Amino acid sequence: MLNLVLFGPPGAGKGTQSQKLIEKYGLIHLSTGDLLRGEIAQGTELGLEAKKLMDEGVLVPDAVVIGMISNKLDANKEAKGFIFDGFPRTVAQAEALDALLESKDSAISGMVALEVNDDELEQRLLLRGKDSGRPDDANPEVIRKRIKEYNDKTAPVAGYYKNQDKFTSINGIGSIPEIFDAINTVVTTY
Ligand code: B4P
Repeated sequence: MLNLVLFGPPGAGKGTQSQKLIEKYGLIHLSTGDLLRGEIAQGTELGLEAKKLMDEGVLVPDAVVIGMISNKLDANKEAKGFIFDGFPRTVAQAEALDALLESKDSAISGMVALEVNDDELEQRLLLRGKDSGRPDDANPEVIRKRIKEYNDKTAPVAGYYKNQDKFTSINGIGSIPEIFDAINTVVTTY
């Protein structure tokens, strides 16, 4: 089973590359950002709670996203594998993911981190914000808050996978096909 964690700051290209990877490998794409936006679109209680936090650029509580991922793993028991996009975003989420996969006799194959500098991230997100309708992409202050949340709470997740010898970092600046090739080079070693 191929279980890939695609990692990186907001705007690094995780969602973009995930779309290409699911086509190539037939994996299930689990994006906690997309799942949360789905809850918001449906107007659920969870969505209402998440929207407030996401619009401010802060992380939603661990228990909420862990619960969503657990449900999706249960609903896809026959999957060939998963791409985790935007999850885990805290060390507590990484520990919970390991426990969930272990209970299914599975494990993370590896993490690929996309490295992109803050100026490029801000430019990409502001550009997407022009037509994405995502409130968290439209405002430079919120984008900076998201990058700060990443540095404070999410960056330590890389160390968690380094300790397990499952971490590879690649340059996230370049054309989308170039970055896709670099990810594939890593994935073929799993
Ligand atoms: P996400 O939806 O995960 O949003 P994201 O970090 O901005 O990444 P995304 O995948 O969308 O963007 P991409 O880099 O592909 O999270 C949103 C919010 O949800 C979080 O702030 C948080 O509040 C909440 N949340 C989600 N998961 C959570 C969790 N696990 N725990 C707690 N809270 C959670 O692309 C960005 C732009 O760059 C695109 O416009 C793309 O076209 C462009 N781009 C991509 N590759 C490029 C390249 N090579 N060159 C130039 N542009 C490129």
